[in-house]
Order: sequence, then structure tokens, then C-alpha cells
Amino acid sequence: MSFESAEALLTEARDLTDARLAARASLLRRSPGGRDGEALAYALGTAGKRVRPALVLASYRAAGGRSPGIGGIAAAVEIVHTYSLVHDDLPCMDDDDQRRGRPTTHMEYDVATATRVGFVMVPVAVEELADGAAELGLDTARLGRMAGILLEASGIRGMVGGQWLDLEAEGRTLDLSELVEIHRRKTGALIEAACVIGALAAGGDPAMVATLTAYGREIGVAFQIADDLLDATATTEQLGKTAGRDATLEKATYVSVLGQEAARQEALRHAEAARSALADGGVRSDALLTLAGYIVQRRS
Ligand code: GRG
Repeated sequence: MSFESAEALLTEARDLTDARLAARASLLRRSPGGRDGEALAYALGTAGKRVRPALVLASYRAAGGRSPGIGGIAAAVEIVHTYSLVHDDLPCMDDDDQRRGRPTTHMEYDVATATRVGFVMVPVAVEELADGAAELGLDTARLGRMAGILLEASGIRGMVGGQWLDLEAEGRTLDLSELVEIHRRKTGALIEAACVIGALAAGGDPAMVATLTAYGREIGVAFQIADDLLDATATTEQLGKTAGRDATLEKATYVSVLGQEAARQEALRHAEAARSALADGGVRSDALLTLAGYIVQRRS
């Protein structure tokens, strides 16, 4: 894989998604409007890497999709992710003051506003998903399935449940199986959902969906291991968020449990398993192969 081609994919995903996020932000500036509308637009306007939109796009294409209308569905997944960052940074969770190179939403506004804004973003994401599905001409059954997958990945069996376990584990020693479960739910579930939703948007058959589920599951865990490594090794400037936060909060991470080198090997092993899942399922996608490599080699 070349880093350059991963950057090109992320740029394409960013172009497709950011126009939708900007349009959604200007609607929210009008309704609910006021300070909450401004704070929603602020959070949606922060510049993330857009890895999840890139996965939606690459999975959609791997399953035969060709329309640029996929941008709405990619934006819906990104909105759920952005909500999770707004809430993750709150004082009652990871308590951080920087995100994506800017003050976190609660620092720029206040805790009550950021809390409200995070909650509002979930139904906003579903609206975006419905608009995106309509643009692609998908029927309501398919929209319902995609919404179910997105919300399940965000909920107690996914992101919320993983965060819950993660907060509860602070200051405690975990074994590897507990750690995998936290990573799979907290971070992996939404990444897996991005892949599955992309495939469903293209009308992918059950075999394609199963392959992208297996691929997404592996890169989801790999992504969080890489995040653990970057938190321990990169600078605040590189990350756009406070480096070394996991050690400060005494979080159980792959680095604290296994050490850096073994954590790196585990990330590579999961990326390789993701590539094998594609090969086993007969899915040919240079973009998905490239993204699997990028996820474990990224520097931010
Ligand atoms: C109610 C318990 C409870 C939880 C609410 C806040 C929350 C739900 C879940 C936290 C989920 C979370 C923030 C997981 C970390 C995922 C992660 C590695 C984020 C960083 O993703 P990047 O690197 O960020 O893609 P950018 O900024 O590039 O988009």
C-alpha cells in the first residue's frame, strides 16, 4: 500500500462528505438555531481524517456502487462518530480540551451545550442517512436495515457499551480478551458498520455483506490499537488532541497491557486478517486493502 493512495482516498471521501456536513450545519444554524445551532455547526465543521466515510465509499464501490450520491450515507456515519467525540471529551468522560486541532465543543461553548449537541447529532445522523438513501433510490427496507445497523453499532452492544466498559476499567488491570471486547465495541463497531452500510447501499448480496463484516471487524480493532500506540508515541500537534491521555487516565490499552512492540504486532495481525477476509470472500478492492494498511501505519 502507498500512503499517498490512502491520502487520495481520504481526500475523495472528505470532498464527498464535507459538502453534506456543511449543508447540514447551515440547516442546524437555522433550526434549532441560536447557540445550540452554532455549536452543532462548530462540531460538524471540525476536520477529522474521514476514515469512516472512506470506508463507506470503498465498501460501496467494492460491492459495485458507482454513484457520488453515497456522500450522504458516508456523512451520516461521520456524524455519529463526531457525536461520540463531543461526548467522549466531556469532563464526565475523558475530559479533554482539544480535538481535531481545536478546542473541544464544551470548551468552545459549555458542558451543557456540548451535552445537548451530542444527543441531537444522533437523530441528525439518521436524517442524513434517510436523505442519502433517498438520493440513491434505496427502498425503505434497505434504509431500515442500514439505520438499524448504524444505531446498533452506536448503542449498548457497540460504542456506548464499549465506552461504558472502558470508563469502568480505568485504573484496573485487564486481560487481553476484555481489552479486545472494549476495543471491538467502543471503536470497532462503528467502523464495521461503515463497511456493512457501504455494501448495503450498493445492494451487496449476503456473501458480500458477510465479507465486509469480517473485514470491518478486523480493521475496527486494528484502528483502536493504532490509536493506543499513537496516544503513547505521537505529539499533541500531530494528533490534534492531547497526547498521553491514556496514561494520565490510567486506561487499559494495548500499550499498557502488551507494551508497544507487541501492540504494533497485534495491529498488523488484525490488518492482515482483514486482508485475508477480503481474499477468502473473493472481494477485490485495492481501496479496502490500502485502507487496512493505512489504519495501522497512520501517523495521526
Ligand atoms: C453514554 C457511556 C456512554 C457513552 C457515550 C462517548 C461515547 C458514547 C463513546 C466513545 C467512543 C469513542 C470516542 C471511541 C474512540 C474512537 C476513536 C479511536 C476515535 C478517534 O477517531 P479518529 O482518529 O478521529 O478517526 P478523527 O478526528 O480523525 O475523526
